[in-house]
Amino acid sequence: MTKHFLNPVTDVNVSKLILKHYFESITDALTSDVIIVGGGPSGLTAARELGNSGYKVVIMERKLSPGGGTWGGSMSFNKVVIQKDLKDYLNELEIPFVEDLDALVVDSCLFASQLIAKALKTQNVKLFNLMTVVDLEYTNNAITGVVVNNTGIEIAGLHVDPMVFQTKAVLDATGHDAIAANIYSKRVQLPLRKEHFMNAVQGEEDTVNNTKMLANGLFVSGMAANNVDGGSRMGPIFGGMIKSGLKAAKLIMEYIKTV
Ligand code: 48F
Repeated sequence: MTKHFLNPVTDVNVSKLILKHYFESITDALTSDVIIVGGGPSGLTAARELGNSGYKVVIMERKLSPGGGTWGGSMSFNKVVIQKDLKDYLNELEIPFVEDLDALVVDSCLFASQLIAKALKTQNVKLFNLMTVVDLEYTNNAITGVVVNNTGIEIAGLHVDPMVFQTKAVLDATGHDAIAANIYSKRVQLPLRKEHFMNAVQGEEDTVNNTKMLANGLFVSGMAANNVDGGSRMGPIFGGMIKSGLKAAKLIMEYIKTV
């Protein structure tokens, strides 16, 4: 029979290679400059920006697929809308668009996959999927790490302890859930104001304005920012998420210089 592979790989070597390289990578991620909780559009944008500026970034994503709320467009109609202000940025990310009604329309799957690919092509950014952030580490008046468990273990409700990953800054980019901000506010009084009614024009402004440092070492971006500061909800329009990610990256870089 004709052989199609000059270098066949055995079953055991497939396993060996995965275990060796995964554990090398995750061991290296135990310390980093920034941990981004959630691989949605704002987190991925911040990751790329920080990675391109030479910061060591770890993204922890609860689900199998990063990309957050970008994949499905609206009601499963797989298009998303972006403001024309982001035209140059979409070109930079090599994301094609069409112009209509003074806005840009993009294929949602292409948008999600390019955000992921562009962030991960930055050698400084590592993403671990199926990892759920369940708590925060707090040392010397600052957030200095995240506590992580495997999503499968969390879903099964098994009594298995999590692990700690240390860092200089944590970005809560978990969307509507604002997980890290809520975990923080359980211990330290924070006046969290839930997101407001739907209003795309207002919400897009709010999400950028509300992107900030919540506590030493703890930052919030994207829809999570509106969920801690009462910003308006918006639909499948994503300029605000991109601008929020860029702003978060800038704030984090400024903070890291001080620690
Ligand atoms: O929700 P998500 O896409 O966040 P975002 O960047 O973007 C919001 C928009 O998608 C949309 C919108 C725009 O019009 O309103 O909602 O603010 O992505 C959040 C990611 O965080 C992950 C989650 O699986 C998703 O991929 N995530 C949530 N909780 C955790 C988490 C957790 N505890 N640990 C790790 N990842």
